Amino acid sequence: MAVVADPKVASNPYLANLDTLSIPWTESPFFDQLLERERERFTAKEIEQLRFFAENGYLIFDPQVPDELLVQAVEQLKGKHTLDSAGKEQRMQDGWKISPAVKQIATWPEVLNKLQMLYQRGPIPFQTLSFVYGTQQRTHSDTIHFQSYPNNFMCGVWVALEAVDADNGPLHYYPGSQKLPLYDTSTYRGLTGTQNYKHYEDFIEAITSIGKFKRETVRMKRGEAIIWSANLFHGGEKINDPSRTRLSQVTHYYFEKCMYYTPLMSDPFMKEIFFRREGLLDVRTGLPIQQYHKGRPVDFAFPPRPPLPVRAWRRLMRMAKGTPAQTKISEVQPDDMQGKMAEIMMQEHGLPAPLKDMSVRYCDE
Ligand SMILES: O=C(O)CCC(=O)C(=O)O
Repeated sequence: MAVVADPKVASNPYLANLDTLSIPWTESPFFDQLLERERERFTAKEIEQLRFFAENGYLIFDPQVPDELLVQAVEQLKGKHTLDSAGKEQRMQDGWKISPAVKQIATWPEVLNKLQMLYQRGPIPFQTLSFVYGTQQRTHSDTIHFQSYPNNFMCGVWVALEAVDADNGPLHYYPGSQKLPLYDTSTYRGLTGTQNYKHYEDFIEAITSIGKFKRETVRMKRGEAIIWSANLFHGGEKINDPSRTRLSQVTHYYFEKCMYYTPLMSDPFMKEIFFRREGLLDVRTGLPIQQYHKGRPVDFAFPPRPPLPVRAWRRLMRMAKGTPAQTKISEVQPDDMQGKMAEIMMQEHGLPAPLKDMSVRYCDE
């Protein structure tokens, strides 16, 4: 698409270079202008891929991972997955710690180069999930689990370790849904915490059910990869043939020079941010990832977490007292939903009395 030379565009400070705005450039309001300016750096195919990713929020490509490596990534985890009640292998998180092949796929140069191109920032692989079977996971966007500050410097790369078709539980996604606003627990006035995740999933299902976005499933050849952007709605389709495996690996990546946290567990305006710090390791080096706040390295000066027995004991005590976080939303009348939510949040976070006023204003909005 030709971009008309406009004197106002020439003087636009946000076109000075690619990171004058802290936003992935394919999501920038100035993406067309930036791409036009940078086009010499890319091949025609890359320009097509950049445009496709900006428009649809995903990209399928062949990273040319050798066949032996795909086989080893399965073999090296054989017998090491935990089993569900039916004796089937469950997904394994961070198999890269025990499988050199899983690690090699997560750090595969063609993948890292593609991410560098799409984000114009250094990608950092930080988590792998290895699947033997389709997940049948409900539709979600990764931004509820993994967010960065500034936003959206995160993506998933899913590699087919065998062919995937309509019957072994392919991925599904909703092209263009990445352009929706960022939703967190404040959007649907939900409680934070994994025990309340179902309400997030119900909310996303309600959005997809109005038919604004088209659901697509993907057939993939062994070795092909799909990159999805942080805010793209995606999930796992139903497994039509339960006898079939769906061997696959997803690696989650952050990008350099951000802070990293989990919105599902966070309530920033109650000063609660669930930072990902301990355990957030760069798969390439096995070392913790340096985080940055507006360009300055962050030195997390948090007190060390109490040891596991102490945390377990506190958890037991909370459960014995019937922690408010366990309150079932279904018990709350819709009319009273906002007020009740605020009340539960207050109890859950044990806030001092004066802040109650704040909850009243929140309810009256
Ligand atoms: O592999 C799948 O079926 C879904 C994976 C997924 O949703 C994720 O890793 O976020």
